[in-house]
Amino acid sequence: MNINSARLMSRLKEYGDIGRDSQGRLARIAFTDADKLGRDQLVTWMQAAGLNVEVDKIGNIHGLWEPESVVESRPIMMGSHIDTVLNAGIYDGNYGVLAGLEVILALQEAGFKPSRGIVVSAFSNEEGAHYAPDMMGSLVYSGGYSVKKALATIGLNGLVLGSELQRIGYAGLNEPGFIQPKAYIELHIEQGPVLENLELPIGVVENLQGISWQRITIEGVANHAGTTPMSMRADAGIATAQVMLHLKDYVTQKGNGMVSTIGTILFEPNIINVIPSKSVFSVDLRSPCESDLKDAELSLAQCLNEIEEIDGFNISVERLARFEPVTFDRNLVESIEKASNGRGFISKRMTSGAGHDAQMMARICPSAMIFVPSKDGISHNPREYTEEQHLINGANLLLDSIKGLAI
Ligand code: HGY
Ligand code: MN
Ligand code: MN
Repeated sequence: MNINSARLMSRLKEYGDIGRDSQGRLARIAFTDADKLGRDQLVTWMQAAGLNVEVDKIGNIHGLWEPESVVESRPIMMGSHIDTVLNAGIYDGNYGVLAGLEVILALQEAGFKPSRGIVVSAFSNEEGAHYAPDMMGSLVYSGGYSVKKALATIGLNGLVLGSELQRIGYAGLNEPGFIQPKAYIELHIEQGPVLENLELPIGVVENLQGISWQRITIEGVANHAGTTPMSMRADAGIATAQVMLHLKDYVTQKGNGMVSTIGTILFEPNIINVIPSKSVFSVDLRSPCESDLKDAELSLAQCLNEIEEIDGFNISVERLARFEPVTFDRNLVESIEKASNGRGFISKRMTSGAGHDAQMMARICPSAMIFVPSKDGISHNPREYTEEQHLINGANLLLDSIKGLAI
C-alpha cells in the first residue's frame, strides 16, 4: 500500500501558494487573514475526505476518520502545523499535516478497516511568531498552558489572540484535549543538515532539545549622536551588542549542541542621530541538556546584572517560553524504525533541534517523529526544499506506521 504521491505533491505546491503577502512571501502567521486562508483550504480537503472536522478552543483543527470498523476508544493521531514564519518555506509543518491527510485517503482507498479512529490535526500557532510561546496550540491541547491565558495573549502587533481567533472564525467549542490519542506521530522536514550530509532518507527522532525564550528590555538615555562624548553615554544599543557577544562566546565555548539566537530587536527612538534610549530584543537559547540550558540562562542573567550595575542601565526580562528537553516513546521509535527497515529505508536516530508539536503531545500520549532530509539544511527561508522522493518516502513510512497502530 502506498500514498498517492501525485496528489500529495500537487497539494503541497498548491498549499505553498496560499497566504502569500504583497511581496510574494509565504506569511501564514498564526491568527491572521493569511492563516485563515490556509485553515479554510485544509478544512475543505478534510471534509472532501469525509472526515469529521472538529475545532477546539485554541483553534486547533482535527480531522477525524472513524469508520464502523472502529472498536477501540482512543484514536491514533498524526499532525503538525499550518502556520508559518514570515517568508517561510512551503514544507515546514504543512508537509506533516498534508501527508497525514494523504495517509487517511490512501487507507480509505485501499479499503483498510481500522480498529481505532485515525485523526490528523493542525495545531495553532506552532511558530509563536506574533504570540509567544511557540507550539502554543499543542501546549494548550496537552494541558501545559491554560486556554484563558493563551486567548488573552497580546501579540507583537498589539492584538488580542482570542479576538483574532474569533475574527478568523476558528474559535472552536471543543475543550483542548477532547481527543486523548493512543499515540501521536509527526512527520516533518529535518530543517537541518544531518540527513543530507549522511545521505540518509529517514531520521527517527528520539528526543528534542530544551527551549528558552526571553524578551529583554535595556533602558539607557537618549542623547545627541554628535555632541555626547563616548564616556557620557548610556547607549542601549552598545549594551545589547555586549549581550550578543557574551552569548556568542559563551555558547560557542560551551558546545555540546547548544545554540543561541537573537532574532528580533527594536531600538527606540530608532533615529539615525539619536543614541538609543531603549532596546527590546529576544533571546532564543536551546540545548539537548537541561543543566547546560540552566547554566546558559544563569550566565545571561549575570551578564545583564553586570551591565545594569556597572553601566547604570535599567534592565527588565520577560519569560516567553521555557520547555525542557523531551525524550520520545521508545516503543514507538522502535516501531517506526522497524517500518522504515520494512521499506528498505536506512534510518538514523536523531535529536530535533527545532521545537515541534510532538514535544507537547508527548505529555499526554506516546509520541515520536519522522524526519526527511532538508536540502542544504535550510529552513525558515523560502529556499527550504526537500526532494520529492524523500517527501514520498516519509509519507509512505507514516502510512505504514499508522496502519500498524490502527490494525
Ligand atoms: O521554534 C521552533 O523551533 C519551531 O520552529 N517553532
Ligand atoms: Mn515546524
Ligand atoms: Mn518552524
